[in-house]
Amino acid sequence: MLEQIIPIIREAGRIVLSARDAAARTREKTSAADLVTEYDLAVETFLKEKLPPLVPGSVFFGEEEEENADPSRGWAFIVDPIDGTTNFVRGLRQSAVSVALAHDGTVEYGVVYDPYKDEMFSARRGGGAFLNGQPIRVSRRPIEQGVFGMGTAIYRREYLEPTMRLTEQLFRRSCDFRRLGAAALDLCNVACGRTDLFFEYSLCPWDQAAGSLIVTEAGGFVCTLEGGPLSLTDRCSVWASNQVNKDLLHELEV
Ligand code: 2AM
Ligand code: CA
Repeated sequence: MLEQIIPIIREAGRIVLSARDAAARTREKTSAADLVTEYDLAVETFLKEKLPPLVPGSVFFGEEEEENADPSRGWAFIVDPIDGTTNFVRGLRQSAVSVALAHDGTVEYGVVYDPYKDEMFSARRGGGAFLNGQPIRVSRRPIEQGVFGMGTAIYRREYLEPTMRLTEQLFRRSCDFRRLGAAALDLCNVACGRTDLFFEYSLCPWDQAAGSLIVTEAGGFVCTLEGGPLSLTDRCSVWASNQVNKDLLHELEV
């Protein structure tokens, strides 16, 4: 299945790279922080045409779809055509195409592609995680030697204070942190050991479905900030870490 999905996602990445003047081809969805470009729509249309035929009877659940299908029954593709849209619009070159394939509410395959670095992260449940075909593992660094990633849940301003409180607690114990603006890539950075943990208070299923499988298949640990499983149907918080920092969550005020 990954062998069939990956070339399609690489092709979708070419649409991202072909973008010219994305800022002018942008409109606000719910606010100035919530954007969609012609390219998000073009990538989603392309993936919606190419992916479902790979799995007869599957549904397609994409960020830009007006009428979303139910991703928790049968086979479902859960797709963010461009994760990191604000980065994309501003030419920051830190965005990814994210595709998960779930069965009855469990993610079985995950692929995240960064077209700027030509980095293809992939995982199959029980089959390990890979970057451009090479196995990847989470780091072994404790928080004291760690750099963590975080997101600011920009669409839910009520999470501002807890986000800043948790950032401060972790920053006091770690070396530094990053706020990259593309949750799928934040998760892949944990998976391949570039960073040592990541959190965000509110993400949508398409932001985290593929990346969270890639983290767990790379030997990492993923849960919500309340310690439960991630949702494929609703927004939820996300905590992803290596094994060394797995229990750190219990020591923090979230
Ligand atoms: P996007 O770039 O696809 O919009 C930034 O904090 C992260 O939040 C990005 O991965 C961003 O994805 C994601 N995000 C976008 N829209 C969101 C929404 N409505 N709710 C929660 N997270 C969202
Ligand atoms: Ca998106």
